Amino acid sequence: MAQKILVFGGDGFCGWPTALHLSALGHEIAIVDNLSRRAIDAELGTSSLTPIAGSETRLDAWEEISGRRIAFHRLDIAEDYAGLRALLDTQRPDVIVHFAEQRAAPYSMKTPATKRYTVDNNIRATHNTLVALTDLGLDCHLVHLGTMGVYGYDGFNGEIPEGYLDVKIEEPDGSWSAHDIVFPTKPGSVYHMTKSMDHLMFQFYARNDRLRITDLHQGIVWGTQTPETQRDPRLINRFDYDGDYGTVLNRFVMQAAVGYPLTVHGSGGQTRAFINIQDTTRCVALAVANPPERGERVRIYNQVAESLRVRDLAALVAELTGASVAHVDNPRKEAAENRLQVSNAGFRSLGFHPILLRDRLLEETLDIARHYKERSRCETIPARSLWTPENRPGVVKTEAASA
Ligand code: NAD
Ligand code: USQ
Repeated sequence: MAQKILVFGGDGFCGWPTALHLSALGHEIAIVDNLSRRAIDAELGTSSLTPIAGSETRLDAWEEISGRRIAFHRLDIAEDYAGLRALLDTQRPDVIVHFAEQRAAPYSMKTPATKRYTVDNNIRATHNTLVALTDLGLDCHLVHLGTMGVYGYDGFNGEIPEGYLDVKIEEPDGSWSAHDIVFPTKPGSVYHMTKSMDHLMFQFYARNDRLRITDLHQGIVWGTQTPETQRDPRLINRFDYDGDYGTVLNRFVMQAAVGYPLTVHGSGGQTRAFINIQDTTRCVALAVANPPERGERVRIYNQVAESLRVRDLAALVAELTGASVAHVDNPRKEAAENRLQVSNAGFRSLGFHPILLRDRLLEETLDIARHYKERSRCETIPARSLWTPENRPGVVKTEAASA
């Protein structure tokens, strides 16, 4: 069934291809974005490896190619509550897909100003949305892009469930009572902390105001193009590779393309969950098509395809391209080695068949990186945002500082 969908953050890396995918499926789409991501690129002296068109140009191109118009509203949903409320009141969407947050962990750890900006922007963006929905009494399904990182990456050896944990608590009389509790969060950056706080706000508003909320705990996204963005060069998706916004696999692919040694942090024993950008768009469409009931607890899906270790990714990219691998000092405070098993039973039960790394899309991503390598600014590759002063290169780390 075609629905009216507002895509908050629809100018970004995940939001743009998702807006196109939902439009191609026949939904009525409007993007809401303040273009802060483009401004942060300018602030950092970097830009997408791929030449992304201006928002009007690409929306016109999509209309020309598909015959479907996507509206655009330039609005800061964190700063302008009145504007957000008025927009929701006039549009009365069936669904909001909420991508509109500052999403780079390194940027969130860079300076006191970026820490404060990340908290102010992300918490207010989410809370304003929840308040506006309750204020207007709108029965709109909120689909939020959260992150796997809320669970943390150490200290749990089982399979990470989808948001909730079944526990038994011993009562004073010695009997045991069963409970489902929200899986404890253990964020590893100020950015991940804001996602844990979002998580708590969702629990409150679903219980108190019976809002229908789906929170997608997504892994690290890799790749760049989707069937929709491939339809015209003006629709091309962004490709971040700089030390703050570039995520690990896309960084390795870009580094291989320009002949830069692959920047493995420390031993590269960090295991993380990954998903291809094409699957991001498909999973969001599945979440949109399968809303929770009013009064249901927050529905949480782990939006991941597979878990992979950083040094294995580097070895794979090196094998494919002949790139060299450099083990650099880790600027972050994270476990040097961890195991990670994640359930994605929710999306699989809805028919999700994930793209895996072995499915050859890595070569396609590499082709794109090679094609646009002349646009790269290699001086922006090193990751310079430090988690603590002890993470400075050359500082001898104590056990606690490196844990
Ligand atoms: P992005 O930075 O490319 O896109 C975010 C978009 O939101 C940008 O276009 C930005 O201008 C907009 N935005 C930010 N604050 C806003 C505000 N106050 N008002 C209006 N617009 C605002 O990020 P992305 O990679 O597309 O990530 C989107 C979402 O998915 C984020 O919430 C992120 O936490 C989540 N996520 C991303 C990844 C990943 O690997 N990229 C993985 C897991 C989860
Ligand atoms: N890493 C390297 N070398 C690099 C870059 C990163 O070894 O050049 C390592 C990091 O130390 C870390 C791992 O790779 O251990 C992942 O780093 P990343 O930058 O790819 O991912 P992360 O900071 O966790 O953040 C990204 C997105 C964020 C999203 C998150 C999903 O930027 O928006 O929420 O992935 S998750 O990691 O599952 O929480």
